[in-house]
Amino acid sequence: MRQMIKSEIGLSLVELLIALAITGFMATAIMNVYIGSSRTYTEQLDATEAQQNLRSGVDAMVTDLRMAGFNGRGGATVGFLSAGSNSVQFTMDRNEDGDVADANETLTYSLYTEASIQNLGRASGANPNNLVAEYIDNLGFAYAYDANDDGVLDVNGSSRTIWAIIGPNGNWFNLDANDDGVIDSADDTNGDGSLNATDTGVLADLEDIRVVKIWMLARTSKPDNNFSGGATYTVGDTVVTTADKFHRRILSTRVYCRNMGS
Ligand SMILES: [Ca+2]
Ligand SMILES: [Ca+2]
Ligand SMILES: [Ca+2]
Ligand SMILES: [Ca+2]
Repeated sequence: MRQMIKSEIGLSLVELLIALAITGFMATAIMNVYIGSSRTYTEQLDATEAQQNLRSGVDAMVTDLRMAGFNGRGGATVGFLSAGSNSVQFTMDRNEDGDVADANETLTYSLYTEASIQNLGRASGANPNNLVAEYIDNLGFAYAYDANDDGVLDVNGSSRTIWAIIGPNGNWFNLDANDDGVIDSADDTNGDGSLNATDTGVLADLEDIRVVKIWMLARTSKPDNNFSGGATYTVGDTVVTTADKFHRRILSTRVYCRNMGS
């Protein structure tokens, strides 16, 4: 009886080896899960970095663009000096003295490259390209306007608000080329990477701008070698096709310039 119990609870060498093998197998499996989850965590950190760059850059533009055309003494102030598809320049009477000649009263937002990194810059007076956000791939703008001065944003024949850029002849060109209410890669009707914006026949007057639409595309600072990559984004009038291993985030918003047209 005593001998039988001993043989039941004791481990033979074979049993011990099997137990060790199972333990090793399980440890490897657990380690793989851990490596996998830490990789996901790193990806999320990278994506969060891109998201934060994007958010801070767009927030800065929104805050400033809201003030475009502001005059502390009432009446008309300049407003927009240029309305590009990749950059914008505008004024505001920040210190409410009736002119736009003071610090930070003329601002330009555009992308610039420094040390091989493309950034969003905010230029004012003698300060060109103050860094606002890093690792920005693309920046796009479109404008909604009230050219017929009826207090309502101008629409096209389908009663849709026109989001336009200024074309080569100085007219407003509608980015929604296929008139489906969405601005996306389908509006690049000839597939050359640039939206085939259509001429509205309306001469672009910077005073008529009422709303600015902003698109911005940011990427992570480091590539992720486990990322298969590749995506298409529409940023303003440009279709961006990526094929590298950077994670990206895009953000789009509208800014109502409440001092314009008042
Ligand atoms: Ca001023
Ligand atoms: Ca109108
Ligand atoms: Ca469209
Ligand atoms: Ca095109």
